[in-house]
Amino acid sequence: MHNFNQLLPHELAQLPTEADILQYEQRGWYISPYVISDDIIDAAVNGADALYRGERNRNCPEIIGPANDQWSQNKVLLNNEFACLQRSEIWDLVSVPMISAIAATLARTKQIRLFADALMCKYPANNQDNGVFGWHTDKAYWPSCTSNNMLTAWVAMQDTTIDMGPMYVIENSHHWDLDNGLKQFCAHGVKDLSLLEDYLQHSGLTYRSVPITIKKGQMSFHHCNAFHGSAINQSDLRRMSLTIHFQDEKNAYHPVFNESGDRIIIGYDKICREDEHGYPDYHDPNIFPILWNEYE
Ligand SMILES: O=C(O)CCC(=O)C(=O)O
Repeated sequence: MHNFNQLLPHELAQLPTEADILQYEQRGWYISPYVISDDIIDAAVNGADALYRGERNRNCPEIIGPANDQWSQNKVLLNNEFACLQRSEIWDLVSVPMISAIAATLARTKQIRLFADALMCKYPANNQDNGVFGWHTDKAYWPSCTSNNMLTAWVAMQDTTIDMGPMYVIENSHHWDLDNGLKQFCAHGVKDLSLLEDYLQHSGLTYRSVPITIKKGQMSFHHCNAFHGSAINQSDLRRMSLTIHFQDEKNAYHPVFNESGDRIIIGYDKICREDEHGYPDYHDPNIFPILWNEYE
C-alpha cells in the first residue's frame, strides 16, 4: 500500500489540482496525464494474453460468478473480473501508486481499497450486437455498497482512438435523479446505445457524451454513478483496457433486498470473507486490499 511519501516530486506534480477535483465533481470524469510506463503496460498485456489462455500465476479463489472469459475465435468481447488476483503482471499494474493516488485525490479520501478490476478486450466487429458495452452506471451493480463516492479508473493498454469503440462517459449524469425511465439503462442489457440518447432528448435532459480517447499509459476516472458505455470497435486492432473499481474509505457492505424480499448477492460477495454478522466483508484484505493509505 502507498501514500504521498512514496511519490516522487514529478509524480506529486501530476496529481489532480483542486481545480481538477472540482471539475471531476461537477462533470463526473477526469483524464490523467501519462503516468503508467510502457514496461508495466506491456507486461500487463502479456499477462492478459496468458489469462485468455487460462493460465494463472497467482493463487486466488476460484472466480465463480464474476465474468472470467477465455479467448475463442468467435468472441468479440472478453471480460475478466479480478484479473489482478489471477495474474501478477496485472496486479503490478493495479498497484502502481499513482493510480490509487489519483483516485484518492479525486475522491477526497485518505484510504483507497480495491473493489474489483476487470480486464476488457474488444475485438474489431461489424455488427451492433457484437462488441457494445451498453450504457450503465457502475453503482447499479453494487447496491450493497454504502458509498456514493466510489470511482473507477479506465487504463488504456494501447492508444485508444475514436474508431476503436472508446468508452463514452455522459458528463454530469452522476447528478441525475434516476426515474424509472433512466433506471432501465443502468445495466449493460440495453445494447442499442441510441435508446438512452433518444430517451434523454425526449425527456429534455441536456447531456454531453465524452469519448475517452486517450494514449497508452493514460487513464480516465469516472464517478460510480456516471453513465458510460461504448460502441463497436471499427478499427483493425483490438482495444484492451483495465478497469479498476475503487472503494473510498467510508464504503462498507449493507444488506439490500429485491422485490421478493431476497437478499441481493453480487459476484464479489461470493468470494470474500464474511464479517461477524455473516455478511460479505468489503474490508477483506485478500480480495479488497488497501492500495492507498494516508494513515501510515
Ligand atoms: O470499456 C468500456 O467500454 C466499458 C468499461 C466500463 O464499463 C468501466 O470501465 O466501468
